[in-house]
Amino acid sequence: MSTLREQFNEDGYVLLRNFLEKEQVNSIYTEARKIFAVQIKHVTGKSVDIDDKEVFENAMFEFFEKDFNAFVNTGKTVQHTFSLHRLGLDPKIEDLLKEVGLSNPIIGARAAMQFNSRFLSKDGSKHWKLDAHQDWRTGQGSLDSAVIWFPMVDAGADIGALQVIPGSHKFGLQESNTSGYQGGITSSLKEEDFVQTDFKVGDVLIFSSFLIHQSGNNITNNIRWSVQLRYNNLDEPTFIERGYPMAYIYKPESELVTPNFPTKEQLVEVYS
Ligand SMILES: O=C(O)CCC(=O)C(=O)O
Repeated sequence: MSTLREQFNEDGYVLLRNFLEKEQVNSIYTEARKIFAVQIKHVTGKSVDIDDKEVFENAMFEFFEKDFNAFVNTGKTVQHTFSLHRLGLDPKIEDLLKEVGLSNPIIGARAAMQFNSRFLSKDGSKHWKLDAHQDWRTGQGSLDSAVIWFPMVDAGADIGALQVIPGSHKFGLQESNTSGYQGGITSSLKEEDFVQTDFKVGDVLIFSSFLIHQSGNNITNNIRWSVQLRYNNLDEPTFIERGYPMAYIYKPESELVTPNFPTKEQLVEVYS
């Protein structure tokens, strides 16, 4: 019986069943849907029950069609919830990272959330389905950097759970184009080398940032809600030698997003 670390080193990933409390996952999912519901009401005029999946998700699609800009910004806003970031700092996560070898873990990139559906895409595939890639290329952190991925809904092949190539974390850094936000590996990969993962809420996948993986194909009419957490190891020698590079760039908007906003009167009102 191999240890978690041996399995991680061998395959480049481990899928842990029932790792998180369902309530913890649900609190992130609920907070995100509540935020979307506010803008759904604002844009479509509809008050939706976030627990009525069909109604809520159809309203998401309508919101996407009616005000793409507000949808994108709301999508960014849900990346900043307390529940999501609290989970990213959970001692359980820290212990897991240590168990697979990140002796001194640090956040590699802001915790992220995805809501994948072909109905939330303007160009057919680019924004809801990632081509085969290695996350290391976008993070460029420690060689042992790791990613934690989990869905917030039960997810198997039909809703497009992640597909991975076991052992591919030892293939080396692959050439890549710039498709999607993670790029896509340009060398030809065999579809049959990919293993389809599947999850119940609470299961998590931890994988090396060099593991080749891709989005599955969500053929359902539902949204596949998922979370991605990325970490580096401060103790990894090449990370130290390279001066702790930080390839994720967050920068502020240089122009006012809402021209001529706010007025002095609005501020006085806020602070009255
Ligand atoms: O959730 C997905 O479909 C892809 C996520 C992914 O591969 C990533 O964020 O690196």
